[in-house]
Amino acid sequence: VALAESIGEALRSDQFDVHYQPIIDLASGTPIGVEALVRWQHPTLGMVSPAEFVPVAERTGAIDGLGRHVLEVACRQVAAWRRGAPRAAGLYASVNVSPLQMRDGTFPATVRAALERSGLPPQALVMEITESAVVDERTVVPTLIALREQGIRVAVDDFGTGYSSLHLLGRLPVDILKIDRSFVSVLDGTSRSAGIAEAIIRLAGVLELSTVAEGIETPAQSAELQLLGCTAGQGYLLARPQTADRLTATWGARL
Ligand code: G
Ligand code: G
Ligand code: MN
Ligand code: NA
Repeated sequence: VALAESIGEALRSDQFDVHYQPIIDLASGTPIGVEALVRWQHPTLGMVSPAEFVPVAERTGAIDGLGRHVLEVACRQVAAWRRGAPRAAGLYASVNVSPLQMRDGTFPATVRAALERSGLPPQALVMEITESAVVDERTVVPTLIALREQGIRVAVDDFGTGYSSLHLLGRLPVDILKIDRSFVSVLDGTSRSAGIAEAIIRLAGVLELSTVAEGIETPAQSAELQLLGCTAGQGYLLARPQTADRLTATWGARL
């Protein structure tokens, strides 16, 4: 209840930071994108995880304002990186979106406004969605179609967990499957451990989708994913989520 009441105030007093985790081309080590991950610097509680406050924001309706804020900040930051470094010219922003932000028809216009204000082209934006039982597919699918018509790509986050189903995937207009880290962490070099990751990568191939592996923590996992045909990934091995300033300082030359 306390969190619920303070989200609006936290937005007004700028307590939400956006951190960025690079998404890397595994073969070359080059960043191809960054995932925006919101952080709450709470005045008394310290850093609060989005795993705690995003569900609260979804319940109270604050998710719309919070989501708009993250989108605006991330679009501006990635546009700046793209302008600042020739090698970052193709960098994309990958922004998590709650399906609740798509429950009315206004979301595509919200996204278009953020792109126009920042100068980021639609081709440099990926929206990450997790399927949720809360929201009606009939409201989400038309929104995804409208976003893709603008040139924005859509990724299914945490693919293979929760409410993900092949039934739903067949009807979702998407471009990218993000392989959930639970299928990456088990990779131990045996074909049995690789089964699910391999199946997701093959499925993506058949559906002409690309894949991004999440939660890569060891060189062996990165190597195995590449053998399986997954060319992009993120994880603590490659880079942790961090502030834009830190990322610019440590990765500037490669961005
Ligand atoms: O960054 P971290 O691993 O703590 O994120 C925890 C969860 O919060 C992840 O599932 C992530 O997708 C989600 N999350 C992070 N930032 C955002 C955001 O801006 N919007 C939404 N809807 N979810 C987010
Ligand atoms: O649900 P989503 O995939 O958006 O969640 C991203 C979350 O995963 C972030 O909170 C981020 O901090 C976390 N994360 C990123 N890389 C790794 C990793 O290599 N290992 C683990 N355990 N978590 C990671
Ligand atoms: Mn995500
Ligand atoms: Na994920």
